[in-house]
Amino acid sequence: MSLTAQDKETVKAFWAKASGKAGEIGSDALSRMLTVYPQTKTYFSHWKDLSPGSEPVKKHGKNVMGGVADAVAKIDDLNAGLLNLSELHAFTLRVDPANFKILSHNILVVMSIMFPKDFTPEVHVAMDKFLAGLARALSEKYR
Ligand code: HNI
Repeated sequence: MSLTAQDKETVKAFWAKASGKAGEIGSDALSRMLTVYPQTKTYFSHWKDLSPGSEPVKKHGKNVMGGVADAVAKIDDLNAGLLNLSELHAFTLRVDPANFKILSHNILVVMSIMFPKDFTPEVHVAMDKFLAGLARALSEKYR
């Protein structure tokens, strides 16, 4: 289901508010993913400490949200915009694309906790569609 012009405006407006806490969002979402879906730990076994809020988790959480910020900037063509990131995850990291939905779900959970007033049902559906588009774009290279 593609993003309407209204969805894109809603995503950009919410991201303008949330992006100041991108690092925190990423760290909490990644910590949750590793805890709630422990099978995802296999991709990070080279890290020395996988516990919630650990240095590698904080650093990578920031990295991931940098990818999300990039996707917001390229919201009009996610497939083209995220091509390199898709290649990295498909060919180098061999991440099972099912995990993109899992991380997206955790990002939504954290955003709803951290921004209870701003995370209205309208923002929720726009962010959900945007993150689904992001997951699809990252899965593009798997076809
Ligand atoms: Ni992902 C590296 C963005 C989902 C496992 N990931 C990155 C980097 C970005 C990134 C940016 C750093 C690239 C670089 O170093 O140039 N990852 C994203 C985004 C999503 C995502 C935007 C989806 C919202 N990544 C996932 C998922 C997994 C995943 C779901 C596994 C469950 N990513 C990785 C791994 C690395 C990675 C592993 C390398 C990290 C490291 O430190 O080696």
